[in-house]
Amino acid sequence: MAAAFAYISNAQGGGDAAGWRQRLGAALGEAIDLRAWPDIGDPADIAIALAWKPPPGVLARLPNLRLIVSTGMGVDHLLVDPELPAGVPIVRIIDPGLVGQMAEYAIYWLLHHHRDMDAYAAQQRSRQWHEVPFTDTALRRVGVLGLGEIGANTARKIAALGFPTAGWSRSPRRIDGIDCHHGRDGLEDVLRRSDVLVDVLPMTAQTAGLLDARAFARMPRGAFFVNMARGGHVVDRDLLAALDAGHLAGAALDVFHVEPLPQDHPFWSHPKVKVTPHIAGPTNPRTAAESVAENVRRLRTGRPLLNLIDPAAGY
Ligand code: OXD
Repeated sequence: MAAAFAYISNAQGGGDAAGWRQRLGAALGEAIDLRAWPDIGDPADIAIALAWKPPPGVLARLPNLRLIVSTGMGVDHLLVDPELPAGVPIVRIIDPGLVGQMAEYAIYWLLHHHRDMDAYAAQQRSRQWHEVPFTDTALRRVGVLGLGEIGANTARKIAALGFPTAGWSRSPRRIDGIDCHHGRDGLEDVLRRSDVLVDVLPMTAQTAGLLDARAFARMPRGAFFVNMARGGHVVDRDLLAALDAGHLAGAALDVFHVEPLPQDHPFWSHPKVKVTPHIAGPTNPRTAAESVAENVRRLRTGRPLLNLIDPAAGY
């Protein structure tokens, strides 16, 4: 019976085969046969695929595949594969390390904007000693779009710093200390009150292009936007127009429609845009292995899997 694991990826960010072999083996308490694609030997040996942005069609060529594990917390990178093998369950990791790093990314840019760090860097270049008028933390309103594992953790940590924090999700959520909104009207409310907006939504048909000219116009003048979710949520030309018109003060972007960000994309050189190469939440096999191991144990003993993906819903 097929029993080997394969790590299938040709992109940065989902961990690495050696790390997964070591950490997953340790979590399972056994030496595992984990092969790194494309050197996987006989495809019929592979029972469990750990995948991050796998090239389309590769998973379909594993005839005895019993489980697909997304080694990112998002799964859109898998669902775009037109040959995704039907009937093979897909689960995602829950990685507390990744969740924590995502919050760090949001908080880093929130504080960078809130404490006027660009203005002080410019002053240092011209040797100026001058205090920029500060904004009281209690008056800097933050909105977090998406209140799943990552969004809820990010929102809680931001609120703990003293920022009035609201969140938005598709269906109603209750999180202590967070002003939670949902549905279409709820989105308008959160946009309207977000001096800093953090996007953590999944990529689905409903979230594609959600952040367009209308959405940016709803946000207060001088607002800052952090995207650590998916580039497909944003209409790039509308974001650029909002920045150029001075309506938005800036944007920190970690994700893009096309990655790596094409060399000629205006974001690279825009003075109000910070570009990072999809590093907000790198998967850490050390912290993610236990969630994979638990599903491997469940698969082996025929128990229900955790963190199952519904391909129709897209998350
Ligand atoms: C993920 C990501 O989905 O890093 O985990 O984008």
